[in-house]
Amino acid sequence: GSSDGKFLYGKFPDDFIWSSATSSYQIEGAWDVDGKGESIWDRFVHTSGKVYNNDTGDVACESYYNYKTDVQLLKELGVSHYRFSVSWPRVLPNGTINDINEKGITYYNNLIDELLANDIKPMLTLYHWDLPQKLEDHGGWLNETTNDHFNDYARLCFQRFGDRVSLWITFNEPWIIVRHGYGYGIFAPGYSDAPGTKTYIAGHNLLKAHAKAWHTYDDEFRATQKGTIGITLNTGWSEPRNASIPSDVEAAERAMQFDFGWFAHPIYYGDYPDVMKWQVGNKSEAQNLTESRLPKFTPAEIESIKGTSDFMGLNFYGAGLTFNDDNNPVGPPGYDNDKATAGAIDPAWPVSGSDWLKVTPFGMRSVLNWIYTTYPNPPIYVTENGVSDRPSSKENGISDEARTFYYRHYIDEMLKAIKLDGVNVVGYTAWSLMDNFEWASGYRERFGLHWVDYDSPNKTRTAKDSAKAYSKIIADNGFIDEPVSTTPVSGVA
Ligand code: PNW
Repeated sequence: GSSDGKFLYGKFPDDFIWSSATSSYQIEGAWDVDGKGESIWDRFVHTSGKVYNNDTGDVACESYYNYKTDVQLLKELGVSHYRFSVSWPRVLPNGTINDINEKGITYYNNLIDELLANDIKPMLTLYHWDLPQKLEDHGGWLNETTNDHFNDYARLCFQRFGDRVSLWITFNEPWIIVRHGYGYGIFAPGYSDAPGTKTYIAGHNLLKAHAKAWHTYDDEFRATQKGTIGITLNTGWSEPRNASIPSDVEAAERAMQFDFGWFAHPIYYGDYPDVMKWQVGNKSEAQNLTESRLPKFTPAEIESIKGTSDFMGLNFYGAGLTFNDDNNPVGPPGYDNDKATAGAIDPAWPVSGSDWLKVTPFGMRSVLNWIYTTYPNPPIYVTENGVSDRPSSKENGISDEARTFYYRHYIDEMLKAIKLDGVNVVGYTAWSLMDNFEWASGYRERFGLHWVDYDSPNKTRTAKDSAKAYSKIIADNGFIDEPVSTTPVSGVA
């Protein structure tokens, strides 16, 4: 299934799920209210120079107070599901089960009840990056005891919310957590991984923590609550820079294995991809290390990780052109050097408000097909897809033709993957319901279907044109209109 560029008209399956997403730290604000504990993101943003403009999520969209408004936005959109995350330190201020903050539990109970009262089903992410700082003080994801605390926290959420929540995601984007948080140092907790070890150790612990929580759900809750639980992985699509150069083709596949396979391969097959074991092992040997920097799973761990995702959650934003980079071996040891690939972009691709994100709808169909053929045909939820801009005014921000173009075309490529290629995509989630705290980029990059007026007392939300376009796609369950122009428009409003 490669794309022929023609727009496909047609409908999605009748039971297709339409959703939109946010995450706790990015929208809630109320960072130190009602007994909430400090998270690693609270600590990170309060350290000067870490975030663009020194923006923080202290206040954000104040969804802690405005959640009923948020639910009305969802209702207006017509989605059947809402993907949000629980802030671990809001319910467990010191990270452990020894201190439960009932006010935090009440907030999520209220949100869930409000959703259900409006016929919207919750899709709950347990970990969207806001680790309790108290656990970080004891080593965070570099310390395996964090896995047990995560399991206790997950169990608490199943106990308290599982009577009304039947779709669970353990971790959002382990790749971003470990590369940005432990490798590049640009996200909390801000480690730069010079010896090339922390990234892999954190990733190893996240996989084991995920499996543990999956088993807790499977053993203790599935029979009564009858829900499903999985993980959300992100990847770009690595297109070979030149499809007739074998080393480009090989590099692109290697990049997919290092980005997505790193976490998906253990989940489907029990262990890391061979190419990763080979690359990291050889490079470790060249450093005269006696053991690979990539940790090993015990046979018991392999057995317990295999098969621990009822579905695959995919966050997809864009594609890049990949080629072999043999010069990388002279760089510092670590993930990028181990991967030994480099990336380029096609200058014809429309840009966005984020450096890393180019408007490349074809990548959606390609990545869905790659997952379909690389793993045993899992049901796929697209748990995030969307685009940023940096509008100069509210007026420009609301007239967001570039975002409408993006959604129509990425969703259409997903339709092709379903209809023409037979990929089992069961749901789609637009990131994001509203503009919010975009991590190290602060409030400058806006991903929302709704404009948030951060200067107004209620953080007023206003539907952008793209929200109306997305609503129409949902109402039609696809594309049923006469063909319209599909000429790309500039990515930056
Ligand atoms: C995701 N990259 O993060 C997250 O799940 C969201 O919280 C975030 O707001 C959204 O995508 C938009 O960025 C990513 O550099 C952050 O490739 C960075 C990258 C990808 C995803």
